[in-house]
Amino acid sequence: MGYRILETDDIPAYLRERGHWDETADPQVREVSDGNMNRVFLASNADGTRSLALKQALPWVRVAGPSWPMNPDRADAEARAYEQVARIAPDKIPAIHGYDPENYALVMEDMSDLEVLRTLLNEGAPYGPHTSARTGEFVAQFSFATSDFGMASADRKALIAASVSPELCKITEDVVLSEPYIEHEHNHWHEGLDDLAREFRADSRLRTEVADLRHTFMTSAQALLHGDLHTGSIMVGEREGAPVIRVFDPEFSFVGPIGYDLGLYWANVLVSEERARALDSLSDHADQLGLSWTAFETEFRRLWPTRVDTFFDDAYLDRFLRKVWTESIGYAGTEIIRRIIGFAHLTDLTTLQDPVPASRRALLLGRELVVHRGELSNPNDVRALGSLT
Ligand code: SR1
Ligand code: MG
Repeated sequence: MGYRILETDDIPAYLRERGHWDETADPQVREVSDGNMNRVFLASNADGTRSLALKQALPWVRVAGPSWPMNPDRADAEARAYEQVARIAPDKIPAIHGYDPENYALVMEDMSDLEVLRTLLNEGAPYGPHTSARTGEFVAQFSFATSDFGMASADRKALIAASVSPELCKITEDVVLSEPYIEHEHNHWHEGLDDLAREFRADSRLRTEVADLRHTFMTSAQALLHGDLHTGSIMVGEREGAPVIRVFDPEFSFVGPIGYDLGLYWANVLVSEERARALDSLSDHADQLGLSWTAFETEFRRLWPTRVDTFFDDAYLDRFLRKVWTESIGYAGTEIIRRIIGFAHLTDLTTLQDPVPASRRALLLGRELVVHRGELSNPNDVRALGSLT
């Protein structure tokens, strides 16, 4: 039949056709699309005892509409990433019920009993002791298993080839790693940031450092990444009395530098901290970068003895982790900057009554992270920097 864009009314029949719905009554369906790229529907029975989520990639960027075409085969990358994580950290992703490559549609667990981390933080909730630790652990487990430490060389080459995702990588290379530093129609910012936006575009030191991070993003095939690991890609909550996280939306997945995943999370953590500071509601925000790094490092080191290639010795592990740390710091800086003067801003800042003071602090912090990443050796150094801006 070929690819068709599904509307709310099409979902019951679609779910039946695909074998996901066998109850006599049709499910009730509502669209809950929220992210920048795709459509999401929730389908549930009348008493709410059964429900499913369906995510479909459109042939364009959802928030931009048909004027920004985008191959829907990005959903293949997402399905592939889920498949890989499912073998190593199934407790940290939604249960996937099926992928339909013809319609670029994924049917998965409905997670509406959980909350999007960003939403909770914007409402003033703390992170709590588990969220960042589990996120760091997720990155370690996923990246170790899909790196040359966790996979045989030939399997890795096949994974790299299968995970090539030119269009989605180009979005990142453009909107995150170049456009904020040049004149571009995608860029916008609050008028109170005019001077900083101009200064950043004229800042040749900053530009060269971003160019270095961009080139690393383009060439460093360390491990399969989530590719867009911000606080809107993580759901948190409790099930059966225990804390859970679910990392979702890995459509930007490709084999790239591990620091890109950690760095995106850290950028969002640091921006949430600026929001909390602006609202005088700081709680555990400043601990999160350290918690996620420690969990990442501890888990990576725990997995190290299982590596498939022992030519990589313990001294190399130290060197490798140092590199990941430094690159993560740099990518955190680029993500902060693009979320304020580039495309796709963050509600953490845009919903503040006056977003300017917090945005200025965040932008300056972002620049420091990019330019001085090589001099920042641990989470305390970043913390000290945060209190200076
Ligand atoms: C055109 S897409 C803009 C952003 O939305 C996604 O969530 C990614 O962060 C991307 O950079
Ligand atoms: Mg997303």
